[in-house]
Amino acid sequence: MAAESKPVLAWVGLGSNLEQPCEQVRGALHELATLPDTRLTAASSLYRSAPMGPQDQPTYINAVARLETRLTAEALLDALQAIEATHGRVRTGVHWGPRTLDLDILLYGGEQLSSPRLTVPHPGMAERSFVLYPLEEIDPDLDIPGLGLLRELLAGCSPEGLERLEEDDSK
Ligand code: A4P
Ligand code: MG
Repeated sequence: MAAESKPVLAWVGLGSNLEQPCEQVRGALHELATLPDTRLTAASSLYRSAPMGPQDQPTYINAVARLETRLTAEALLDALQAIEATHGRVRTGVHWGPRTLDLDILLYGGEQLSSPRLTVPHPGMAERSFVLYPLEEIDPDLDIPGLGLLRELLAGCSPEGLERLEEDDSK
């Protein structure tokens, strides 16, 4: 995998609403910790969240992780997609439809990236309570490239439909 010379902080959003979502997300956090040239430096609690998009799908479990990585953004995306594949992710083509595991690069250092494969910061993150509140838990002072302070984004984002789970709550 391509490697940067200096480590970069990258934030990854995790989401699942099929096949024991809590286990999917917890398992993925462990797998993130074993990626090459990468350390898992923080992970939020798990959150239960009402589905964004089609409502006839199960509730989601979401979380956010902070990595310190020497992988390039593209190599990190490859690695995340490989983890999704091991969790049996099947791309159904349904926009915002159900999934066993979704791993999105939310932020990659202070960079703004736009290529056919990768848009960073992740589009839509500024309006997503299931991204912003977990991020606040691990990095409340974040300044998001092109979007501004996390605190200000939170002020405009209702936590309705979002519930932080206790560590032993594996429902
Ligand atoms: N891609 C571009 N930028 C990125 C990035 N920053 N991180 C490309 C990851 N991938 C990125 O992704 C499609 C393509 O996006 C990839 O091949 C990659 O090259 P995908 O995972 O196959 O598709 P997707 O996730 O279904 O698409 P989309 O529109 O990104 O969905 P979202 O935005 O991830 O939303 N409700 C709740 N409560 N919680 C959720 O987590 N998630 C979704 C999916 C819907 N509703 C939800 C939740
Ligand atoms: Mg995705």
